Amino acid sequence: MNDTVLIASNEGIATVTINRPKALNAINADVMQALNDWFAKGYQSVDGLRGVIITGSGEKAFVAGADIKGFTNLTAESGGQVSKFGQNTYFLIENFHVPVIAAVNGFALGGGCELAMACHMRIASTEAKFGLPEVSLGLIPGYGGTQRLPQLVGKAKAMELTLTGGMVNAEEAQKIGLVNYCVEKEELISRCMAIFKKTMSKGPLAISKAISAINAYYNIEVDGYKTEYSTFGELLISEECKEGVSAFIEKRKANF
Ligand code: DAK
Repeated sequence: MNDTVLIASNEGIATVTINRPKALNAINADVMQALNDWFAKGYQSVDGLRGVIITGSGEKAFVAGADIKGFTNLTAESGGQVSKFGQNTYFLIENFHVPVIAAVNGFALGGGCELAMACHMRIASTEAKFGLPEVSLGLIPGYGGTQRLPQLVGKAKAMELTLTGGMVNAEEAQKIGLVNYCVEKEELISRCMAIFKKTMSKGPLAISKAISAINAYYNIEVDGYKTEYSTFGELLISEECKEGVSAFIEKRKANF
């Protein structure tokens, strides 16, 4: 892990902070590598992990995009490889087994907006701004933005945001379904924690399987309904489900 991404953890919640505040946390190769390393393997060193917050260092930005200054000298082939590695990193986040919430504390542009969209939920501070300005650079989003934005906001708004390269503020982002909640910046982390308080009281296996089943809806290679019924069957015979059902019948809190 390099210091462009900081990891802290407390009582089962890890905070992953993109840490290049002077460059508004723009994602360079080191950041992407560190994210990939942590979501592929590094998380295993956190005891009892039950949730992850991704946020940005400093007052101004979540992530202001991919590091534009690092685009030079790429060929079509190496550029494609960089894009593929970024997409794979974001897939790790999207398919992570515990809830991942983006705490969007400022600009979430281009690859930063795409990072937020790869998370399971997004909480924005009132100062946050979202956009996919790639077309201003003669590019299109390269880390899954063309796919995830229409999933979240529908085709018409996705077309508008992507083709104009414009930004929306947090209030508008909430209105169009891009973020779950918009809160004052002082409340950003506490709102994430309030959601985790709820998810942490539920069965961790069920939470993980629910993430996979919902993601299956968006994967054309997978039959989502089949994923749902086969997962449902698996869960029905799990120790976790036995405990959940016993707790209900015995009128007590489940001990997951
Ligand atoms: N990359 C590199 N540096 C950045 C940056 C970025 N994306 N965004 C900001 N910075 C740097 C600025 O250059 C400046 O550095 P110094 O000049 O001080 O050295 C510093 O952060 C502070 O920024 P500003 O002075 O510009 O701050 P302002 O408040 O005036 O403006 C802003 C804030 C967010 C409106 C502005 O910084 C801005 O427009 N930033 C760029 C936004 C943007 O276009 N982001 C890129 C979106 S495109 C790829 C895969 C994916 C992608 C690309 C390639 N491959 C596979 C190759 C994805 C691309 C994108 O994300």
